[in-house]
Amino acid sequence: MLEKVNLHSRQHEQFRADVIEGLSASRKTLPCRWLYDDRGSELFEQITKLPEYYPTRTETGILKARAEEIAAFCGERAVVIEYGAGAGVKTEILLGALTNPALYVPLDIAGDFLAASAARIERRFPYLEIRPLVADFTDDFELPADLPKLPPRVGFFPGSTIGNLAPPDAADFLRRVRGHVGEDGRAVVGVDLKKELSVLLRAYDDDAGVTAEFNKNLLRRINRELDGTFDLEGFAHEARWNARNSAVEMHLVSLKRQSATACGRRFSFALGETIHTENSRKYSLEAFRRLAERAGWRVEQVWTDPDRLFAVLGLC
Ligand code: AVI
Repeated sequence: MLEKVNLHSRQHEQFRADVIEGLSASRKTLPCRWLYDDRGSELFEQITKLPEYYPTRTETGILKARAEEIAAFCGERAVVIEYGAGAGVKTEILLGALTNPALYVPLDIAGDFLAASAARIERRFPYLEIRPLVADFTDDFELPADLPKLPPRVGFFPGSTIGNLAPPDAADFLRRVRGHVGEDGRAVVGVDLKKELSVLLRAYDDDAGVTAEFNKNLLRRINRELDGTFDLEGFAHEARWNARNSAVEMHLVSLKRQSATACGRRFSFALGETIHTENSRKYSLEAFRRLAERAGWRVEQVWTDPDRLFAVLGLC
């Protein structure tokens, strides 16, 4: 309980520090991890079901269609470590296809969410041993020493969340996974691929306005948790393509000259000035291969859909 309170207050302090730093910068920016409070997670769930948002259903389709091959790649008696629990259906497809998985270790920063998704997996796979772990996968951390050391250990990171990390952070993350699974270990990673711009931009600016709501919810969170005074009507959601970084960016655009307070500070906005809230990088297979190699991995398998929208990669 005490640990939960500590984690909560540490997170609150970090959120406050990020808001002060990000909104004081000449180009205002906020880390995308703060998009996921309860409401943000709920909205993201809705996004995954939108007709315009192809990544989730495409990746799920690949996992289903290639489940046997992916399971063979992972090996028998695998210890599966999932980075960011709660991929739900995708986790169930992988675990359901594996031959006698030895252990499932879901990791997530949100303890409640982690417990709920571990309970769901337990109901579906009653004979599988599960060891949920509260951890932030973007930080360095050690796995518990008593986890079985025997290979194969498999890192599972679906959802193209790797695209939300800047390339140096993505490489650090992949190095960390290598450290966790060992030299004999493997990883199965979901990567969103570069494609036609109109398809990309629609996926991040849907007609129903769910992504806009998801983005603006960050201001609502600042208002609630950091005594903010942001006028939500004064900002609009925008999805932009950044060709240099090969990323769809989410911005909150100020619709007027205005100021707002939060954390006891005042932040001013010019008309059209933006808060950059997320990068979602889109990789070519070649660019991802280079990233993986820099981090000590080889891309051994590429499973993709007929339109090559998305790839599930087997690394070893
Ligand atoms: C979680 N992540 C992979 C999503 C993405 O596509 O980058 C987050 C998201 N942002 C807007 N829509 C979805």
